[in-house]
Amino acid sequence: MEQAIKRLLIGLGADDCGIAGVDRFAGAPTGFHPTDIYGDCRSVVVFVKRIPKGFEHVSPRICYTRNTDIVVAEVDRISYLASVQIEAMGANAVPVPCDTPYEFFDAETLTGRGILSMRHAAQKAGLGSLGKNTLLIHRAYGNRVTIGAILTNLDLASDPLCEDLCISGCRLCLDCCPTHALDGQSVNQSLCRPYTYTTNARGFDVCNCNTCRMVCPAIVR
Ligand code: B12
Repeated sequence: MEQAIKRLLIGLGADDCGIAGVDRFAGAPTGFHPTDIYGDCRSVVVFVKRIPKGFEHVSPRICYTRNTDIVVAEVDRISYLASVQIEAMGANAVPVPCDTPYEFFDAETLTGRGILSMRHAAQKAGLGSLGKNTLLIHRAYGNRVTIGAILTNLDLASDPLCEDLCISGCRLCLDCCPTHALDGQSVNQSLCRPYTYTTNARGFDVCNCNTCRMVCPAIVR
């Protein structure tokens, strides 16, 4: 069953896929555990879709902004289609939005929180490890991946966890943040958000900064 589900995800366009049993989410904050979303959840199927390395060489404002939207929609589409297929195997499946919408937002500190943290889910599914910029470093594609997740009541075997891929002693992401929002453990969203998410003269929403992601050297392919 595990292999059938992974083949399904890869066939729909995912670049890698891993599985984490709910027991692995014991450290999740109250209200943000997979069973807080879907009470019968037994396993979390997590997958990634890579983004082009070319984004390292261009301003994030136009090409990256547009394609980030596309890959987010594509990951949600894959989750949706895979969930329908998993249900055809006789289980229940809940596709979780990979980015927005989410409920939790503290307007004072501009702190948002997804209903399930995708980067933690990917780490728990053995797809990579968390970097000092807090992002998932995928075992093949570094942090240039968008992460999706599906909750299911199937009792699936967990994949082995990945070793730490963040380069010891490296501080590139911490030192390059223009707003000093990173401390190696978390992101200060009140610093990151206003600088990163802006509107241009034409009124289009643009992503102004992806430096902590693009500077990360922990890339294999
Ligand atoms: C809110 C949000 C943001 C916020 C906060 C980012 C963050 N690092 O948490 C802001 C606006 C800053 C942001 C910016 C960006 N984001 Co963003 N964002 C999200 C979103 C929607 C929710 C993340 C969240 O809930 N954070 C708040 C909580 C969870 O983080 P925390 O307070 O540090 O959590 C602590 C505890 O609560 C606990 N915890 C929380 N959950 C769990 C679960 C378990 C199991 C455990 C053990 C512990 C635990 O551990 C933490 C340490 O104590 C996710 C999508 C998603 N649903 O995950 C994308 C997501 C994290 N973003 C993503 C991206 C790509 C970006 C940007 C690169 C976009 C850009 N500008 O180019 C930047 C990167 C900035 C950065 N260094 O994080 C990707 C990351 C992909 C990857 N490789 O990891 C995600 C996963 C979207 C996706 N589906 O791919 N984002």
